[in-house]
Amino acid sequence: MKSGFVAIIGRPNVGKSTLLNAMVGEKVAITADKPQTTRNRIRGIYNDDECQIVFVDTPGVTKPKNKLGEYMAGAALGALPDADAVLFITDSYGLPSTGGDAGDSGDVILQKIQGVSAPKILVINKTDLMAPDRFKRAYEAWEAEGIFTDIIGTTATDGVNVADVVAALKKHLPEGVGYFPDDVATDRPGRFIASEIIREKALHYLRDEVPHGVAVGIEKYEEGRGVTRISAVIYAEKKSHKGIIIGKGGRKLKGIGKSAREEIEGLLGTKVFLDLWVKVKPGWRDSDFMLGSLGYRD
Ligand SMILES: Nc1nc2c(ncn2[C@@H]2O[C@H](COP(=O)(O)OP(=O)(O)OP(=O)(O)O)[C@@H](O)[C@H]2O)c(=O)[nH]1
Ligand SMILES: [Mg+2]
Repeated sequence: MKSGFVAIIGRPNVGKSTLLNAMVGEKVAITADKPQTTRNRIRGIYNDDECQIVFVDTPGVTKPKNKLGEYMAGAALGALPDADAVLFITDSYGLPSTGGDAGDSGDVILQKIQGVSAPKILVINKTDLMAPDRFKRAYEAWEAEGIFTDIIGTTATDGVNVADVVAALKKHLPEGVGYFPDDVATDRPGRFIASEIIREKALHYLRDEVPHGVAVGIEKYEEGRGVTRISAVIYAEKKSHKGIIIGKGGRKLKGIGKSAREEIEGLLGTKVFLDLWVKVKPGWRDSDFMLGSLGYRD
């Protein structure tokens, strides 16, 4: 049997978590049309008769602006040394150095991944948004760079060519043992997943700078017979953001709570009572204490 760890790395919002979920066949990481959705390393496990692939989804790499950003950058680039293979995901047409990959963070990642000896695969995602000739030119330009063993175009949202990525990885992974039981899709506990689902629903409702300052803390997580009781706090950075999250007459918070509850119920297979609050914590992204209690520290 083949097995190994595969780091998924790239700039924010290119579709890393969407691709992870498509490869694993289950939603193990939240996704949103906002940069910096993923904040932790999240393992998602793919199993078939021949192999086990432990994917490591990582936060999109950008220049850190605060301690949370530093943690995220460390979580992303720190996944490289342990990887048996690296998936570099991009969603654009050109090479970073030509500005085609939105500048410096793409270059930083490329530099880092060239420093590891593991096989590297390039995934050009969101091909549904690219004209075929643009894709062809990008493919040829990347091929000429000679960094990647394979280059695959995908549309992660529709599962297009996702199986090709898995097949390419299988060629490169070493013989080994399974690291996880074969019925487990992620290493993250229900408590973490619940907090992420709540954050995802909040992100879907929010715009501009509000999402970046949102975090979710789980105050209570009790699994009873057929029912799970969860008490959670959505943290906002500013008082005005708290108002935006709650919405007129509390409608937005109710919507966030309802869609989070329904998804958590589907996942746990129990009824869920979700008690949701919003609190203001100015500067939490630079507070060691808050980062620690929210799980943004190793
Ligand atoms: N059109 C299109 N959209 C996609 C595709 N893959 C992902 N998306 C969308 O792109 C957005 C970002 O996807 P994510 O999977 O959250 O991206 P990410 O790279 O994990 O982002 P961070 O965690 O912020 O680094 C979401 O709105 C996805 O639905 C694709 O193949 N085509
Ligand atoms: Mg992500």
